Amino acid sequence: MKKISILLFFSFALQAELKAEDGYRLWLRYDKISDPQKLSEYKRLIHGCIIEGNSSTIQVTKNELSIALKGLLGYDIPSSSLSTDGLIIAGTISSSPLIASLKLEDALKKVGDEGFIIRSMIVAGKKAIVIAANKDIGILYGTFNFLRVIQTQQDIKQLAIESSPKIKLRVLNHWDNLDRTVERGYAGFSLWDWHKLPDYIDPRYSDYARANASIGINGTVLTNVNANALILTPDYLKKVTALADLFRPYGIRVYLTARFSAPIEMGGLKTADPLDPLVKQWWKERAKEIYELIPDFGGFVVKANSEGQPGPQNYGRSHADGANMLAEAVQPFGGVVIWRAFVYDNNVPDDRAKQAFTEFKPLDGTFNSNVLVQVKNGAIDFQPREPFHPLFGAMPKTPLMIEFQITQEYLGFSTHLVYLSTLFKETLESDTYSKGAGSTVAKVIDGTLDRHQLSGMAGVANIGTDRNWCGHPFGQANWYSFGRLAWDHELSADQIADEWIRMTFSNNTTAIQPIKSIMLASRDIAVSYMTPLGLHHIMAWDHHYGPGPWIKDKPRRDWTSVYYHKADSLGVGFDRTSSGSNALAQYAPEIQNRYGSTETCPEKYLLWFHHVSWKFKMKSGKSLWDELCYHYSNGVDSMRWMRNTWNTVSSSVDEDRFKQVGTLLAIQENEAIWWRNACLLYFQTFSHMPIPTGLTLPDKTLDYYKKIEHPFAPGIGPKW
Ligand code: GCW
Repeated sequence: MKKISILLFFSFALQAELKAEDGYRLWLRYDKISDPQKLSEYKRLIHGCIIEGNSSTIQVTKNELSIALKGLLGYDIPSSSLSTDGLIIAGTISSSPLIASLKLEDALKKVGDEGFIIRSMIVAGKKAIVIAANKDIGILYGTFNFLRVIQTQQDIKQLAIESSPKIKLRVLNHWDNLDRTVERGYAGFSLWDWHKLPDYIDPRYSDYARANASIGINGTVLTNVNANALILTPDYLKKVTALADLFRPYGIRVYLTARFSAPIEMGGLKTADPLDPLVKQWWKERAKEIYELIPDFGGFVVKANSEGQPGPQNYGRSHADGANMLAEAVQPFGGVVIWRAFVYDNNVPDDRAKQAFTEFKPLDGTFNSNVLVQVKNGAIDFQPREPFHPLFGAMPKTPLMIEFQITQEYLGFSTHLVYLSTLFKETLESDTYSKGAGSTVAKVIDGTLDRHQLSGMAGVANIGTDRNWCGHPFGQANWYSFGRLAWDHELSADQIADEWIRMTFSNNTTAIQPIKSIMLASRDIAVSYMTPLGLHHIMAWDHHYGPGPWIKDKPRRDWTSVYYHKADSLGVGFDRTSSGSNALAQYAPEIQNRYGSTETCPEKYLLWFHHVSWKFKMKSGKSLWDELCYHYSNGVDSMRWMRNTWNTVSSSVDEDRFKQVGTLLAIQENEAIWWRNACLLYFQTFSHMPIPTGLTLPDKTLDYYKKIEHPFAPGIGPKW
């Protein structure tokens, strides 16, 4: 009796576990289509599949298709011959005689190596859905796209899709240390289990690869840009090789960060001077060694002469000297060097926002052809809102790769729901005016504006060992958005949210509409309760969790908050016009004219570019002080709206995630209150003005907020 009840208990526990929505499956859930009409339509139109070819990429494609269709439709889809209607036929011209017979050459010419076409066609008298590509990887991408069509329950009767990526290198940057801590990581530890590699292959690695391939990500930088030379030793390279072998079928290339001083630390050389013949030789040998193990190794990513990292400037050489030396080493093997422009050196400049431009603009035209310069979306550091980085449009002779931060270092870690597509789009759509109106950041980085073959988009990953990968269930949407926008930056934030919600939560409009409205509003809400009207970098010291506008007296002025907001009795904001640091002069004249005056500067950037009197009259007619109070308060009120809106989806989404998100939103609301109170009390010590009547007054003292500490906030830990 006892035995039976124990058994029953276990089988229930197992069932419950099977049903639990723990977020592991991301947007690849493949649950059975819930709409009976759609289900029967799909069943009518899909009877089998023919996928010709036998590469490892074709193999993973077949697996994905069969797992997915079995889940979505509820039965095994047979591998068929051409005797019936309703076949999915996939392949390349060279691997599939059937595809070769369909005269798709002209269409395929347009989609390049990674693109694909999906078409409803008659093949040998039978109705079929054809997925064709030039290379096997296109078949995998096309298959994921086809599955997305079904997952989002679109019509499949007349399919006519042609798709190819607008950007060549679509790369995640993991700031993962070899001890498995993750710098600015809020989802547990690093996925890479270096200790057990290369022999133990965690099943998560292939799920990671599937997820990335499903959104077109084709590269992963495994290691932190604050790099450890150890990764270049033979033992570690074997571990890297195991990952590279596993990722290869999914079209994902592996990149490593190169510590500039590695020739000294590892090679026993006396110098890492990029012009020294022994140093050059040392890197050439390393490159050769790596490519022997990993023939499709992507290349090196380098953070040099920034935040204490070694670099060419230690030897009186330029960033271009450093980048070109490494570029020569990987060039024979088809590799690239991605050199970061996030630099600031030991001499604190008059305005940190200017430094990257000052150092890099003069180097335009001096980089080797296999170098990309990777530029953060804004000139300071992944703030909730920043104007686009002035380097975009300013280095036409160099392929610039954009770097976004998917992990929410400055946006509430994995506790706050902030959908980042809107932030990404805001930067991508910004007009640099570098070649007249319409010279958007997107056109700079996709290479079309200045005719570059190389192009890239990097996203600092928010992925870790948490069961749901990203910590916050909605963090997954930011990983998803990054990949989708790197593939096609013209997609809208709305469309991406729509797809993601359908695949991750539900196709039911009672879920989609409210969730989408939350997502689309969420970033502006976070800006309101954190850094409205152009305020920036006023987060708590070092870990950056929560408010810290009072931070001062640190080793560098530009590591303090007071440096960035410059509040005084007269007003608040950083004067970056000609009367101040003149960082504005780094932008095109059109931007300078518009942003240069307090009258025409968009209010969202007002305090970024101007030091403004507390009594300055805003467009609303309110004083700057009052406006600031309203922004902070609206941020908090919007959190209430967000929570109420989330509550409306209780019956449309699964209970597990409903509760989890609900709890996180409650924390977020409390923290929005924390932000509002702390910032208003602090800035009030300068404005000496009252919080407008009708707004909630802080219920604690400024001192109370100043004393809040989070000594164990995640994401800092040992750096290497
Ligand atoms: O945003 C800052 C982070 C550092 C990071 C640095 C960088 C990897 O606070 O943790 O270091 O940027 O981008 O190099």
